[in-house]
Amino acid sequence: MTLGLDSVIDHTALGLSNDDLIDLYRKMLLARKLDERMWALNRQGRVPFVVSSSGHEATQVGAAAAIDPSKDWSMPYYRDVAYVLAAGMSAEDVFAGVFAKESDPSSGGRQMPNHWSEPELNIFTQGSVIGVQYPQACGVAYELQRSGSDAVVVVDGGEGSTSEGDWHEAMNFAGIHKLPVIFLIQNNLYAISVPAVEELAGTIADRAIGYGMPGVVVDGNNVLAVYGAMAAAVERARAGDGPTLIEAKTYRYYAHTSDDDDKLYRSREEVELWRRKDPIPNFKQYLVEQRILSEKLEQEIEAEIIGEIADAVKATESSPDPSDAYSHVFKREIVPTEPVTSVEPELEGASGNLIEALNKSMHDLMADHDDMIVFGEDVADPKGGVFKATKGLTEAFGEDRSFNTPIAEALVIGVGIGTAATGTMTLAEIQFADFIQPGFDQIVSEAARTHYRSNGRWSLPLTIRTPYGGGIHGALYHSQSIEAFYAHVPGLKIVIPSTPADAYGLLRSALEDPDPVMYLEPKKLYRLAKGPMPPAGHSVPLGKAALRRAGNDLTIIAYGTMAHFAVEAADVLGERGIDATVLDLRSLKPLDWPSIEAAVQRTSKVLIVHEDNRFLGYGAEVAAQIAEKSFEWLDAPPVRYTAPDVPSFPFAASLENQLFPTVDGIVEHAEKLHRF
Ligand SMILES: Cc1ncc(C[n+]2csc(CCOP(=O)(O)OP(=O)(O)O)c2C)c(N)n1
Repeated sequence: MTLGLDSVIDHTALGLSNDDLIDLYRKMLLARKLDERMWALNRQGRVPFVVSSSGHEATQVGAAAAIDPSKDWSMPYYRDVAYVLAAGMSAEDVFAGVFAKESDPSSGGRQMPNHWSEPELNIFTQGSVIGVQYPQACGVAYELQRSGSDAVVVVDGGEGSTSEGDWHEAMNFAGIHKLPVIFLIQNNLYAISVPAVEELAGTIADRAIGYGMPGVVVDGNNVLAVYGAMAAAVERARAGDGPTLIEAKTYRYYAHTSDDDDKLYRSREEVELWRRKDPIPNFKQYLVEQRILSEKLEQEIEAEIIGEIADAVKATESSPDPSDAYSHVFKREIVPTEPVTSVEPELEGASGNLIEALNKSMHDLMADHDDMIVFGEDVADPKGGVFKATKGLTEAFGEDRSFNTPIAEALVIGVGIGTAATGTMTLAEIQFADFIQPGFDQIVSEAARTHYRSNGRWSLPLTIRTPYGGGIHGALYHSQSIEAFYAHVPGLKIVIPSTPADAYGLLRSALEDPDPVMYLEPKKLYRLAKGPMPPAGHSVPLGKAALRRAGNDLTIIAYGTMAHFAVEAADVLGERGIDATVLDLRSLKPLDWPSIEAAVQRTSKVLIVHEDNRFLGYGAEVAAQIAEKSFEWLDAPPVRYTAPDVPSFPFAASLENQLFPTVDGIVEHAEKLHRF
């Protein structure tokens, strides 16, 4: 379907009053004049970097005019100056970002200009990564739909973003669930310098058919055409009929950003041609012809806008610079202070294994928290997860609270970001840690930074569960350890349980924490680790290691499967007259430094064990901290015993056995360390 291309749209048929039309005109003009001022400030050397929306005003203002920002959500992108102005942000808000000031509502000067965020207007924070907003929009839309609201989500981007996998994954998911989301693609024919012919096969709008939704092409330089298409899509979404893809054909008049030189890839004739289709003079002409806009009113509007912009520049340019670069890494910063000094007594209770404890933890959590949701590949009943961790949740809590996703890991995490952004306690499962990497971007660039980049205004109660690790003949793609990749990232918390009680209790703490937590499950222990099942509500604090054995000769620091091996090794060492402490970290981030320090001070020798490979593994950080902070307590250098630097564990037992750390190996390394 094509709407408005080179045709005149009758505004009365759209239900727009004369005042509405003047408002559209005013917003378009405000965006244009603001853009011109931004660009001039850049050329004067007063601001380092700007991105403009000039040329896109009809698309953006027409789109924003069709939603109700008091309930609808927007997931805009960097070119959306006119969109956010039309959705309720002020010129001052925009300039506060351009000047990177404390008062910048989007990020308090932490992000480049145009990285919008305003919780009051349901504008979710965005970073710079192209395309990641689409799965997140699906998460928000999922929650709006589940809550019975008739609110919708508008998510948009340039045509370049439709080449990203995230876009396709999101379109698919939106189609499956008939989500109330509108995908607005602003097709300006270039992704920086790459012309449409080199980036797009076929037509963007036509792709919608394959994802079970209508695709509409609209003249993006005609504000009434865009408004009409958007209003229809919004109505459809509110009625529960699902998503729509709108491709708005438009053009940007300035270079990609103030750092770009578009003369290299676009002819001046081409730009001139599109200037003749400028959405603002064309709309003005329509309003004049319809006798809606008089010359006097036009002058009044322009003067008002010029004044508004001048005031905004004046108010922001000299306003305070941001001063605190450290705050808001986490919503709840956890700084362990008390060392663990004794071995915890075992809980009373019937014995169970780790996977049963996990399952019970999820059942109890979902019973306690009405809003909690769980999803991932094969998560729903009847299968209840490939390891049965989520068994029974769909039956007990309904298919909207425990559901399957397509095989699309970026989507799984992105949806989780969106559901968590609405405040929903969210548990996303990645079937195997080996397959989490497509979601790396969503975890590292998005989830981990959401709180920081929004200056503390958005937070994500999101936990990501995933089975990891080897020793189970899982070969190269079902055995990997991933903790070191993610432990490196500020903004993430990481836990690894090794007992049923900890599996239960750490999961509760992870879910009840307001920040993103990665919950890594040593799958070798699923059925191997047995112990008392904890009572309902049992929780284990984040940032607290467990002392599994207290000895005076040396300390073995481990986690996951290796924590069990370390206890077994310590028993052997005990028989040989070496009295070892075993510290099970449980929480890799935050790290329980006080407990490590106390153990180092008691034993003066430390062996760190993990099944991940060695180079820049988690043990490197622990060893470095011990060397830096406790050097004077040491009688020997901290030693690591790990898998070697080989790409994970091969399938053949004879090969895996060569690489996977063993109890004997721990004993051997400990004895050598003891002799030092
Ligand atoms: C994942 C990713 N790859 C590359 C970039 C660098 N980059 C920033 S904008 C851009 C072009 C985007 O073009 P399009 O989506 O068509 O939007 P437009 O700028 O034309 O509005 C690129 C490649 C990025 N930010 N993110």
